[in-house]
Amino acid sequence: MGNRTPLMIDDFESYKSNTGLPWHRTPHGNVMSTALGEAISGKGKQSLKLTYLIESEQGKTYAAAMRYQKWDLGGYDGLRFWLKTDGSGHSLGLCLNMLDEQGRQVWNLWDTSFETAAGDTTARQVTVPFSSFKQNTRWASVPNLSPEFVPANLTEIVFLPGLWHGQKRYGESILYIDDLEAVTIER
Ligand SMILES: [Ca+2]
Repeated sequence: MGNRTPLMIDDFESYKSNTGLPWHRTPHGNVMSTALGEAISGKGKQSLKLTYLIESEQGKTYAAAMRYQKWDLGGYDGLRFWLKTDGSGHSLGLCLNMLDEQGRQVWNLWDTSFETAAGDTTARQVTVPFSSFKQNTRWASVPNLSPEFVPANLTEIVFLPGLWHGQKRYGESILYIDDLEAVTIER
């Protein structure tokens, strides 16, 4: 199977100020600010800088930044991006929302998460296959959603740093994300 050219979703280079940044804190989760950050990918000048708070209370053990847009990622089977943390050792969750089979804007959420190493502040490229996302039926806004993951129907991407894997690391942290792309993963 030949690999398609990666599709750049956001390299964060086109924004002149934080005001125009289409990445925003979600209404749920703990405090989070979204801003332009320093370059971390070895090219370009800007990244996405997320400054967030993690606390032990229910609903505050994560924070979330989302961008709402219609993306057609048909033909791709994963996301890839540069990640640099402050070594907090929080997990990074990702959530994707997509239209339902009828093309309606609903809550058709798909979740995954992975651990980041405590103390590791090096910038690194992370690949997250679509196959690692599990449909989150608990928050489905309509019944009987199709159990099929359809990359062409993506409408929302959410980054959720937090304690998804049982860590107990509280306080304020920062992470950077850059060159968010859709990719085909060699199999
Ligand atoms: Ca960049």
